[in-house]
Amino acid sequence: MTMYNSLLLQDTYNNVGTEVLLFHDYSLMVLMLILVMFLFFMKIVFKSTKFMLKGYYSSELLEFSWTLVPGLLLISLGVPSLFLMYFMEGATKYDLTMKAIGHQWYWSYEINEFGGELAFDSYMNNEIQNSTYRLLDVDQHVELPYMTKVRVLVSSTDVLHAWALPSMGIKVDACPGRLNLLSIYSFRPGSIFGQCSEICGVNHSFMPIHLEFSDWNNFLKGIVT
Ligand SMILES: [Cu+2]
Repeated sequence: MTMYNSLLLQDTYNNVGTEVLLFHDYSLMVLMLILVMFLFFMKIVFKSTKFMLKGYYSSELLEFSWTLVPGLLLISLGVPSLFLMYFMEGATKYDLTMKAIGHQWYWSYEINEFGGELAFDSYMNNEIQNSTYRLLDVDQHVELPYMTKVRVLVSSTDVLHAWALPSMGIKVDACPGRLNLLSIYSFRPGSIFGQCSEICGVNHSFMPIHLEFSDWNNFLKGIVT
């Protein structure tokens, strides 16, 4: 997870997050390329003491290229972006299903698997002394197994919320009366944190998300007992 004063993006826990990170770096590279080229040509034009464009009225090659090059740049951004969008949809088969329901202002979770029924509310917990995770820790977090495809059904009971996990590259709206589907898969154990990402009222910033990925034994203990 990210720590205070961190300038970079968070470490990722799944393939989608890694791909999102790579796409971010790539699109930033394209943007920087355009910016540097633009500034470079502006400098040449403004610093020049000669009338460089005197007598220069038309050029088919120039018009063709200043249409084609930006088009190619847009395609080079659009194609990986579309691939990423379909990749984010996730698998079609899942090992587990979890429900995440947004309320003003807390999350509640339900897991009904292997004959066990688990349902609990997850409020922000500020009573932990000297916690590194200020405003991110909750009183009851979600235990999930890692290396497991989990389908998350996201909904809301009152207003729009959004279930977002930055280290997974995931964000989905929680709409009242509607079920949104999301797939998460962590390739390593650990705690990951997120927050509601839709301005949902006065305590919007105090409804964090905390998932802990551990092994199947821990998960089954939590479910069955
Ligand atoms: Cu919210």
